[in-house]
Amino acid sequence: MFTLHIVKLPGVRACRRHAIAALLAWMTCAGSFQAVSAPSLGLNSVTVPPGTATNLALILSGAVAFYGGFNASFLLPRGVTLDHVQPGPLLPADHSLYALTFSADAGQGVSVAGFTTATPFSTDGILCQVYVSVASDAAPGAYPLAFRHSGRAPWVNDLHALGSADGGESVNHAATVGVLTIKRPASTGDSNGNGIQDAWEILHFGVITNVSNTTDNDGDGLSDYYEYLANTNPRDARSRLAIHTAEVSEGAIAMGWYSMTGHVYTVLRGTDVQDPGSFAPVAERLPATPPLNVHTDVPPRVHSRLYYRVKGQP
Ligand SMILES: [Ca+2]
Ligand SMILES: [Ca+2]
Ligand SMILES: [Ca+2]
Repeated sequence: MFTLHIVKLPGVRACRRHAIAALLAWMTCAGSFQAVSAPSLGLNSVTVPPGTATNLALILSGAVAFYGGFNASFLLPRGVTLDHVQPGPLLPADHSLYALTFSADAGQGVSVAGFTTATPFSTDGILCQVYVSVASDAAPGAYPLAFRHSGRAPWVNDLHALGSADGGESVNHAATVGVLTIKRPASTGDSNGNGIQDAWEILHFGVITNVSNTTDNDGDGLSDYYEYLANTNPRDARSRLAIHTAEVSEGAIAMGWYSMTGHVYTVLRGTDVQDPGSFAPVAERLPATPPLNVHTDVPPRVHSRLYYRVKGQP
């Protein structure tokens, strides 16, 4: 005696088609229920130079008939901004497509596209095209375009990339994560286009490398690209640009950092350490006074908590 259970996948509208599919699966699996495999969502990988625009294809594959809607969200690296989203040929005519919230900063949620439809679709193809611009000062590197579960933490890279339109649990998807590679054209002194002078690479690595803003050879938390900008040693975790001293006296804050000859420094003050947008320069292009630079800031007395950052560059 078998009992057939029609299992409603979270976020998927139960319908006769699902019931038939479940029944067929049950009949061909000698009594064991096997859920219809879910489609996968992927992004293509692109290489783009700073200061230009490109588009990413949001691709659905292995699709079964599907109703409802999705929110597809992923992280864009800092310096990459969403321009607009264009519907792909896969979407049924009754779709409504929208671009959602956007944040330009890595670590923030970026909901790039969502749609709802009352018509099922079952073909593979491009759901939509996501157009982005890359800032001219975007740091070179290979950035995984990590998906996140819609409306929920934590970020995930391989499962639950899509959420149902009603905000419920996502269906089970295996998502292919694209890679956005920011690479500069080769130029004099930078033959591999990683934004780092070849001489500096040879000095520290012995060869011209492919280090970038997404590599950190010494694991000190500063990328090799930022170690180049600060001219710290990318193979020594003790060598990193950081505020080493901070003294508060009568409303003035004196901070010190180890500086390198030939570099200039910018001091930024912010109110939210998680939000780079809250930071603004309070002193720019301060010349290096090796071995230590000291800068004193007198902030307004309207904030209970303040944060400082120091940025170095050649
Ligand atoms: Ca180079
Ligand atoms: Ca490092
Ligand atoms: Ca270092």
